[in-house]
Amino acid sequence: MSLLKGFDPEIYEAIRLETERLEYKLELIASENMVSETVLEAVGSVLTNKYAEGYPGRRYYGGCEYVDIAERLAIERAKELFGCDHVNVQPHSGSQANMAVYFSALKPGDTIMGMDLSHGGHLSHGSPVNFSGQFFNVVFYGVSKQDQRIDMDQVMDLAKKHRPAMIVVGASAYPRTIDFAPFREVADTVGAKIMVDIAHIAGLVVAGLHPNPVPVAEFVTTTTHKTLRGPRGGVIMCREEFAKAIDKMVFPGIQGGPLMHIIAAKAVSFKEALSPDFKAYQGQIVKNARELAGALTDRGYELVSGGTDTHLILVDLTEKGITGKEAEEALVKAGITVNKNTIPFETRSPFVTSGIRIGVPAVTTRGMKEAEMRLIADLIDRGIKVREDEQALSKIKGEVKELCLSFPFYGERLKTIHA
Ligand code: DSN
Repeated sequence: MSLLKGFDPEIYEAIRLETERLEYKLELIASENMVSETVLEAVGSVLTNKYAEGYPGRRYYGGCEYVDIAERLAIERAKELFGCDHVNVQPHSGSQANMAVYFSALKPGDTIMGMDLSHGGHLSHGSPVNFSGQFFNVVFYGVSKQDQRIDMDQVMDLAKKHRPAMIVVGASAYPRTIDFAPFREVADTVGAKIMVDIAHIAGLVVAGLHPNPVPVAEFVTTTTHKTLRGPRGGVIMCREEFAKAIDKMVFPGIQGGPLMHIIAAKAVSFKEALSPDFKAYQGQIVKNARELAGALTDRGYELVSGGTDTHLILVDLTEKGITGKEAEEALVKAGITVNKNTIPFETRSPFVTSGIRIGVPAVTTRGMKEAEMRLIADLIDRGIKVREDEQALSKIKGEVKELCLSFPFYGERLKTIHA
């Protein structure tokens, strides 16, 4: 860091402040995590220099013998983690992983079915403001009004009516286990392929705490930076019969040179994910999310679907008379980072929303357990109640910092930065 401090003090300061934010505040964004120093070392390595268009052993550039080692390890480890036939570890992001699947398996104008964004789906599952909604004819399914869980009757009815070429399964704000087998049944009834996007739940899948879609889906995509706790990036898994088409679509279809430093870091995080510690970590995530959900319910908060099976909780603030935007802003002032989120059958705009999404992967990484979840529920509740009182919010921020100081994570890094 000292080189950066001398050469570019402005960027140095942004990194220092962000490191402090992570260390002294409660990071409760469900799609974020805090990676290990080993992953960071790979991200910051000289592998960033290398152009390696192509695949291991078949590159368009010389000098790829060492980056090949990294990519082969990432592929082997991902196969071991997920039990899939074929893996492509080059997608720069989850959206690009999804794009490669769509473009390899569909033609523009084909019909796809995806989960409605406001019911928990993702932009790249067919939203009209995303490429997926512009290239394809999209039919949305969602959750039922009664239990706010995926409405499989609706999925079957819509599939029979619209005969999609692909059914996209997976979500960004759905707190419940997804049973993939019924989706297979629907897909087989109408002759559709299935793509499951496990970006949020990949860590739980690896640990056996959520069903693995690999046996039932033609394609499975994920990001590597959420519960999986790796560097930012994407991965595609598919059956052998689709391997060539996927690889050709990732490169040269939609990407150029792969980010070899990130691929090396993916390999490092996959090695971490293969360890027994990682299973224990995922188990604690589930326990923590349940504890936090229970503690919020005890304080009168309504949770979408009534609780959680996963790493995330979606709070419906309608009855509390506060919008998601107001809650997010108040909590940020209290040192608690969550995001405003639409809820099923939302009546407000995505910039305002009626809910907040809360995730525990990052606080679990730093060692927090059930007792801390009860404290966090209390801090959130108090923050929301005193939302107009800057002084009270600042007092909570102090308590948050105290709590965080008991669970240091990037402490050594901060010392180096200050040096
Ligand atoms: N934007 C991510 C999330 O927050 O869930 C998904 O890509």
